[in-house]
Amino acid sequence: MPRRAADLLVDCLAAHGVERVFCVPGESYLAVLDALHDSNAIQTIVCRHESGAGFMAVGDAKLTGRPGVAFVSRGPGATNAAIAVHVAEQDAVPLILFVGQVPRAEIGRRSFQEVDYAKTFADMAKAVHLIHNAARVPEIVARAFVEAQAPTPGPVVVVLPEDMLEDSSDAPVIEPLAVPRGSSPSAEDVDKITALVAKSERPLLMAGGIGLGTPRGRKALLAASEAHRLPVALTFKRQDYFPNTHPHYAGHLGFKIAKAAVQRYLEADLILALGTRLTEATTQGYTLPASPVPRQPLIHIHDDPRQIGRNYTATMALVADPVAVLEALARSPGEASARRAQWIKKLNEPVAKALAWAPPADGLLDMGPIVAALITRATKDAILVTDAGNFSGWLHRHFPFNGEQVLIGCVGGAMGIGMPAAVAAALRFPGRQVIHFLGDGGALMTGSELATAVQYGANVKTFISNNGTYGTIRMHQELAYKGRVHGTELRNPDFAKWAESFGARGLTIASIEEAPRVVEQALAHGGPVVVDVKTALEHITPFATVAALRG
Ligand SMILES: Cc1ncc(C[n+]2csc(CCOP(=O)(O)OP(=O)(O)O)c2C)c(N)n1
Repeated sequence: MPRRAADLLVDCLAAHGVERVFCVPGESYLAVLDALHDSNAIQTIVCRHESGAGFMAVGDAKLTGRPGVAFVSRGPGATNAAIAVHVAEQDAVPLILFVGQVPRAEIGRRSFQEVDYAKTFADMAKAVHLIHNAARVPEIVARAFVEAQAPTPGPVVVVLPEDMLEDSSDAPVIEPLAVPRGSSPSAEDVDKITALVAKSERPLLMAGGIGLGTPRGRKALLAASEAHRLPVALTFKRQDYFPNTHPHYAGHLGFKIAKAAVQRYLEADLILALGTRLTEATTQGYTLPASPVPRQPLIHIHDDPRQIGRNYTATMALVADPVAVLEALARSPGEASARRAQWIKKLNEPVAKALAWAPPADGLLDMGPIVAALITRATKDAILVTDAGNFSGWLHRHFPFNGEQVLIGCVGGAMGIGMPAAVAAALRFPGRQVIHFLGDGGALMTGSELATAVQYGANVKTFISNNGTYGTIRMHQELAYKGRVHGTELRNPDFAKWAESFGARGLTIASIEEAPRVVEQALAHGGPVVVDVKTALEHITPFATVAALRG
């Protein structure tokens, strides 16, 4: 029986297991909203800004590994959502962004709010598809789902001319296509890796990529590390993949880590880069290992051949499923030289030492006591979300991820992801704690999605580091142009009152002493909470004060 294209589209999404879409409405795709009106399978989450809708879809995809889906209107909506497309590309997250378009007969006339999406998203999206013909909806949706997921996940934009959505077609729904996955390694490859690792005195496993974050991936990572006595350094924002208190934990390859730490890692006589694209942030600007020719043998394993050999000359380049490789390694334990124990200790000791938190001597408030209070109060499967900014540094430094807890941050460093991703997490896992760290800068970028949290009962606990500054940039300013502070100061609202005005609970922490009690109170509350943490600008990072930067 012929169906309206908009209904066909919604049926196709349901067939692909989509349970929730995030949107800001627009007249350009009214027919889809009408089709969603009758859908029992798909919940529509209406957001306050298209970046919020896009970031929610990204956050959801980070948790499920399946494409997140957002709908936005043409020109203004699509350009507002562009940040999510950029982040999905940077973070390798499967995203499908559906965008309204002017009627087919008007395309190319520079009509009202018309954008040529193929041109606009050419540098960000894996593909941009314009659906001219209602009969092709099932085929293009099925293809978009595969493209978004493999080989490296990323964003796909699907463009929906408004009049096409009203056409009818009797085309059947196409069930999800098989997603090509990296193959298992051959026995020879596993033997070769095992031999190289056994011969090495100072191996380093750099582990990352979205695939390793699944429960299966984490289990395999731990098992392989133990079977081969491999120290594990986690790539940028993947700090949750391996228990941070394990003796094999070698640290998080965060944004511009200390030179001494980089030097320690560079002493490795073998680097096993697994699942990671070896991006700029993780490799500390392509120095860890050295690009293009590392000083030590490099084994690079990825399921996408395009990610190998881009910036690095690998001694062994293996296109395979990284999790399958870890599982195979775990099944064939290797020898390790007696010297290995010293190396593991050398990498682990400074990390373990830095993990402990102690109240600062000057008594000033930073995010440290909040993290300290959370260590014993976060549940074992808590989801921790961070926006981009220096405030997240205290969580990275002092929170010992247990290997099961999940961290959602932005590999691409975009501010604004925090609140939307936290809302998406709380909607996806209503029974789990969702704890969210945000800066006062990011808070007023997409913090208005707190309204979405209240509207849909997303139980998010947000801690805002309120230091009156775009602190990260102020830090760089202090380093580059000492004392010449310009364009980085902020005058903020009272965030507790702001939260209350949304219908959320608003709390304040103004001293180290009150942190445990207020953290407890926030976690115990049965709905969204915002805690205004009056942090001292002087503590601009967990590693330096403003005075020290100036000195
Ligand atoms: C969307 C976006 N705009 C600008 C930046 C550049 N930027 C990086 S961190 C930062 C400041 C963050 O300030 P805040 O949220 O207050 O956190 P803080 O660094 O003070 O802890 C800025 C402006 C960015 N990464 N993303």
